Amino acid sequence: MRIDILTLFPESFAPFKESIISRAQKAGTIEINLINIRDFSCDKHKRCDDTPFGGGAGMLMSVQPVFDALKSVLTKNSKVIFPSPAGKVYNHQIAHQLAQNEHLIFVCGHYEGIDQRLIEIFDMEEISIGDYVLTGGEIPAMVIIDSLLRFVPGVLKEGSLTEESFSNGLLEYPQYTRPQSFEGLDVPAVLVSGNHAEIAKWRKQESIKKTKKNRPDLLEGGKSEN
Ligand code: 4GT
Repeated sequence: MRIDILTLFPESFAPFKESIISRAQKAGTIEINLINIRDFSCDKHKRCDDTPFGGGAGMLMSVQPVFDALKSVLTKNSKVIFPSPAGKVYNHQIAHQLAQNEHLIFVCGHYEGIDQRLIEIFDMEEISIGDYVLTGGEIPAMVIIDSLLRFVPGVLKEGSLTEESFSNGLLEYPQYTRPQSFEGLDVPAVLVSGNHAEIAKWRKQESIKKTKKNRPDLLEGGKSEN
């Protein structure tokens, strides 16, 4: 998969130089390119903000640099994502669907966002990571990219996805590591019993308990697709 990220702040993607994502880039499984929108500004001072028609507080991103930056990376197989608080709310299923694309382009907004015609011309999918407003689209883009890459074959070890939260519509069961007794608290006996059927049963029960407590909406909403 190839991912192009259009941003006024390419340095904010430094976390992608770390760990699993950098390993996947080195292995050639994924290719991530950072494109500085300001490099495309035709303004003599490289300005990338402009005033909104109709007035009101704040600025929008200038149309021309975003349009030209997009044109420079667009192919027939590109899907363009605009992270925005006005988008549909992101989840595990959308991450899984996005992971099926061969080319994703993320447009990171700043100021008050972008001109609506850009969203229409490039058929952008607007995605929100939750009901709150941030100063830029970079952090949401990182959240979306990190989570969808986990579904791209070869990024994680085989089997890592099968038991995690949301994979079966439930939250993940509690996990324990050494020592078996810690601060007077023991690891549940079933987990050291060696009885794999009983362990599976206990984990399922605990998953349901935790989901009821923290996310009852997941139980009411019915079964998920993944
Ligand atoms: C929140 C979200 C997001 C922002 C979210 C355009 C200019 C949007 C600033 C940007 N805030 N983007 N994607 N909840 N702010 O996903």
